Amino acid sequence: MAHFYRPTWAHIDLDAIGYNINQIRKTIPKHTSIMAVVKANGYGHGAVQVAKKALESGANKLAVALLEEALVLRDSGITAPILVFGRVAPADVHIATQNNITLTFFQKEWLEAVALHPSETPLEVHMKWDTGMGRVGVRTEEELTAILEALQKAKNIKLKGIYTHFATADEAACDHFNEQNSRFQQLKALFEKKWSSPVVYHTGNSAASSRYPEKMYDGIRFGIAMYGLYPSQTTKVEHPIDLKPAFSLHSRLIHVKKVEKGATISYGATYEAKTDEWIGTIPIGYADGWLRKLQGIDVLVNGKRMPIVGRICMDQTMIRLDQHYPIDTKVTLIGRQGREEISMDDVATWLDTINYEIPCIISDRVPRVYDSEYKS
Ligand code: PMH
Repeated sequence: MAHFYRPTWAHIDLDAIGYNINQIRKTIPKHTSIMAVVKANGYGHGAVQVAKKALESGANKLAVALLEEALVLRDSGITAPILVFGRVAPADVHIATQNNITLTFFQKEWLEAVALHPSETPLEVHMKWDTGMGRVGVRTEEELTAILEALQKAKNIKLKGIYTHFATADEAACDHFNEQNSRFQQLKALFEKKWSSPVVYHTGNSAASSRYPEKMYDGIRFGIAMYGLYPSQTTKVEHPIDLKPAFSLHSRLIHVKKVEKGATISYGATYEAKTDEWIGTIPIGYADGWLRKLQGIDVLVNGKRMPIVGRICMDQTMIRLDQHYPIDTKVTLIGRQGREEISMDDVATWLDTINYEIPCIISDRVPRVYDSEYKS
């Protein structure tokens, strides 16, 4: 990692990634493979480091959203199979074949456009079925039949897998989930009548694979739970597998002062000291993804909770301390100090969003520090 000068960092606990993969490995059938989902820079944790650790810990394949993200993995020397979830323009498909990257498709027109410029090495593809997510995918039997006819003719394109994605696998009510499973089975029955070469089927995300391991086919696509976060409150309470969060966020006091009763803090002078108070400043702000709406949430200093006071600035944030602390005292914004914890879910709840969003929005300006480099 490049040297960084600012005392603000995210610590990524790669051992936690290994632990979480072991937990799902123990849960799903032996023949079911694990695809580690490392799109969006590994949900903000660092795609290359997470991918390498995941592969070392028993994951068999990787998945990303974009061709760019797949190339970052290849450039780092990773040779494991990589699936791109998103649509890659037909004109860019040769980049995938040159780099041995598997693409997702779901349109007959896409197949026909790609087949017009056959490459020497075959292109490997997985077909996406939309069984009720409503995002991308083949929806009807007619579409599937037409696509298979086009695929028969496209000799440079090899169908290796078929998958679908669940919209509600993390919810208590399972009607929609069950409907998606039945729809998948219907399309699968038709597919098997019309197609003889073998393919792998994969349907489950973290929620589905941990809650319904017996319903998984040849593989799972394991995302949020690999990072140690539960996909929803329902799954957190159910606790189908034990998880350890990998991401924690820290800074250090860069300024500490005593202010008089009545003194105001930060833009808009929205906070007024009720008595004489100790105020600390930490070098993290909304440009780091530490959003202004986090005003008021607690951070941890010396194992105790201290509130953020006044508006969060672009690069700096103020906190109310219970006493004087020296410059460079560690401040934990997400994670544990002693018995206290500010979890990713606490931050997500404060922002009225889901845990997935939080590590993704902590910007690149915050260096990610991995176990081997980490000194607390
Ligand atoms: N498969 C696909 C196609 C996905 O889009 C995702 C996550 C996963 C698997 C992994 O899901 P998990 O993290 O719940 O295990 N995709 C997204 C998304 O598009 N928005 O939030 C998560």
